[in-house]
Amino acid sequence: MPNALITGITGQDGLYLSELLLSKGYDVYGLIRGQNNPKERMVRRTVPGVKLIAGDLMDMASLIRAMDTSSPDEIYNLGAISYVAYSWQQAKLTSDVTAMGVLNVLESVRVWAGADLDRVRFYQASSSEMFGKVQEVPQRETTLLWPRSPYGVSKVFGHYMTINYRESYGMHASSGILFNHESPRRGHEFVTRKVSQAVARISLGLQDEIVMGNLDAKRDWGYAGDYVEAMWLMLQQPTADDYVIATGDTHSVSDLLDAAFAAIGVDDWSGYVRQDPAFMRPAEVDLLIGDPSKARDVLGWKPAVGFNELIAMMVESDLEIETRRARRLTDTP
Ligand code: NDP
Ligand code: GDR
Repeated sequence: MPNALITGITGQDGLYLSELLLSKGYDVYGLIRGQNNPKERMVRRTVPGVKLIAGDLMDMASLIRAMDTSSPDEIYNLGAISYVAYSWQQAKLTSDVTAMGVLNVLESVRVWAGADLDRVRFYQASSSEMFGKVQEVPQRETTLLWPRSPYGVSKVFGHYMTINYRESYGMHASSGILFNHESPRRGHEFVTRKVSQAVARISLGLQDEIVMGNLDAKRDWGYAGDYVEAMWLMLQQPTADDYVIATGDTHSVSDLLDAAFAAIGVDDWSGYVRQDPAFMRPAEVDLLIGDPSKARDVLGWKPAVGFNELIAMMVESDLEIETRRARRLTDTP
């Protein structure tokens, strides 16, 4: 069975993709950064079959060592500084990791594989944030890119560098332009998880309100478990290409609040939600909605989980987590 190397193994998508590849019989290697990474235990517990390799996207020597150790047939480059709001605060670091990191991985593959480059397949985690100030609705593979944040600009660099390695070296390098995808494993800094956790805590009497930013922004939200299937499918194609992965539906942040509060039986959430300019962004992406027809026609991919089901799943999971946490606190002598 093939070997796969995943960067970003500690993230939401790294975990789902590892589970998918392990279930298909792959030998899965995950790049983990930092000395004593606090998420290492969680990864070992959640996906015990994954073999961890120390490395950093900013350190090309560590990437070449990771190639040597894992001898990958497939490389999934999911590692990034991925929080858009944070990318204004650390624009240089975001560029080093999220933009230059892609080049470091591509170049490591090229140097390591040498004459056997055509044996390796590469996936780049591109993003709907590249569409930014959208020039077409819905957005498709050919839509002009107009990023609105240092994160978006970095993803555009990675996207075009992936295409360039495909065109320059004939590398099997594909770029998945994924729209927002969420799950109970989503980081707490992202809006869906922030809301699902807060709503669960409000329901349990542990919190009084949620402080939010822009409620009018619209996103095409899907389920991460569905989206990692699309990543794998891209690398199984005879030729590499770029694909939009999306549901084709869009919802506002207000709709998200509706769905999350509905899951705990609350119709009118206005008394629980406060807005604070601190959560507004210097430049907002107002509307994202993807056209996934190429992925449907070529890959045979379509999402299984819809918006309301996704948000209900996240609230339910956070209700369990917060209940367990509250119990542990009252049990403490
Ligand atoms: P997460 O933020 O959950 O995970 C990011 C991962 O990148 C973490 O494992 C993190 O490791 C790792 N990382 C950060 N800096 C470095 C570094 N210097 N060297 C090596 N690894 C590093 O992201 P998701 O799982 O949600 O997303 C996966 C990828 O897909 C990202 O590239 C993201 O930008 C992209 N994407 C995500 C979408 C989404 O909606 N989720 C949509 C479109 C694209 P650590 O834990 O050590 O910080
Ligand atoms: P996004 O996700 O920026 O789309 O990037 P995020 O969940 O952070 O924001 C979505 C929208 O919600 C608005 N918003 C808030 N966002 C956060 N985080 N916190 C708030 O309190 C809040 N209030 C309103 C935001 O302004 C925004 O419009 C995600 C990341 O996973 C990227 O890595 C990925 O590439 C894109 O999705 C596709």
